[in-house]
Amino acid sequence: MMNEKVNKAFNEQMNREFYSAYLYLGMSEWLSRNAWTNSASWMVEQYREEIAHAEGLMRWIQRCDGEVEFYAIGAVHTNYDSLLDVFEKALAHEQFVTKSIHGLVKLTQENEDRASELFLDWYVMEQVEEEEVARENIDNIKLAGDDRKALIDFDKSMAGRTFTPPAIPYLE
Ligand code: OFO
Repeated sequence: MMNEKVNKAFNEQMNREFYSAYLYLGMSEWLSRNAWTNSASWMVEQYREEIAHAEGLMRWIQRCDGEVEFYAIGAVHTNYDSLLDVFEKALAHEQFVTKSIHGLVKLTQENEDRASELFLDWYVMEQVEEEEVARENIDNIKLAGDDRKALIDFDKSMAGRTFTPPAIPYLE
């Protein structure tokens, strides 16, 4: 059975992933309201991905005979200054999530929960990708600068993202 401390920290991380989903849905709302249609759809896919991250953690807790607890998800605002502001806040959030996952890994090590530590490897690597993509989006928006046409091209480049459920190891 999962150690109580590790169990609690997994529930907290699951909550952060649900919050991430909620945050990205809020960003999608702002993007949609401001006619950045493709970026809004991209954020909805990001929302779906975060739900899958949360579900993965939930299933791991269940596999380890832990107790799944659903904490309250914090409210999110839907006010942003610009396209750049949205994506900068997305990167800042991913950096926060990376830190919290690293903290969770450390806790599994301290509690000698080798299986959970191994399970989290996928999440550690996923964060590398999450931050990389977030940085690329910011770079592309910055390259467009104040050029409205270039910003519209950026938005077009965000079209077509479709969510494929990730194959998180050790859940099957
Ligand atoms: Fe779950 O990776 Fe973003 O937050």
